[in-house]
Amino acid sequence: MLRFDVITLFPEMFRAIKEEGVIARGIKKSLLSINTWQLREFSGNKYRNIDDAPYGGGAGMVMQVKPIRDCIKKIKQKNPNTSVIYLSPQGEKLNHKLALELSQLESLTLLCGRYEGVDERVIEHDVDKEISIGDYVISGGELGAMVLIDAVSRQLSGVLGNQDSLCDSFANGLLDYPHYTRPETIDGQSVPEVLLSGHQAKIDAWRTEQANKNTQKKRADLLKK
Ligand code: 58G
Repeated sequence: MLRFDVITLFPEMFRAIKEEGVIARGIKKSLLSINTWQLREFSGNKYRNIDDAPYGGGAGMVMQVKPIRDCIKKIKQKNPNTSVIYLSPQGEKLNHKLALELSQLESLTLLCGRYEGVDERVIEHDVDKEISIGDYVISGGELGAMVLIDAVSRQLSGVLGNQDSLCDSFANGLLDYPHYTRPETIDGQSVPEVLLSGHQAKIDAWRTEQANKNTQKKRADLLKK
């Protein structure tokens, strides 16, 4: 059982993965859980403020240390071994290998920033790892956290059907082979003959060849590693 605790100003956003699709099924099967924490409940003031203006001036607001630290302390009472991850464009880039490593842990706490992000002292003192979902800025860490939860959860055995994650692109360092379904022909486009042959060894060989060609054509950088 992998437990995610998510610290966020927008817990309702996580309905998208909690209630739909393959992650929702993993939750129903008790393979993982997603627990959200409304950071405003740790504000300590009646206005529920958790941000303030930046020292040194400039645009935007910064998320304050105290509410975040108190919330993490509460989460750690139940999950003393949790790894605290801050979703940030300054983090290590998320890829298949990192997702697989994270899927081996028992508890992940995901801190979602808003505004200009969190006070640097949180990153120094409270965060174990900064992770980025790509080289771009988004307006909150929530979408990043959901990407991470999805990529990590599909590595857990039982979340997908029989070991399907082993067939994912990147699991073997290659892109996927092309997929086809009914009908056999549409608008003059036909399914490759070999897939209709029933000859499994030939089909497997064709798929391996296609995966290699696909990778060469679309992501030659993956072959150089
Ligand atoms: C710069 C801008 C630093 C993750 C915004 C920190 C989160 C991109 C990613 C932030 C994110 C990514 C505030 C909003 C973090 C904070 C959040 N943007 N590439 N934005 O994984």
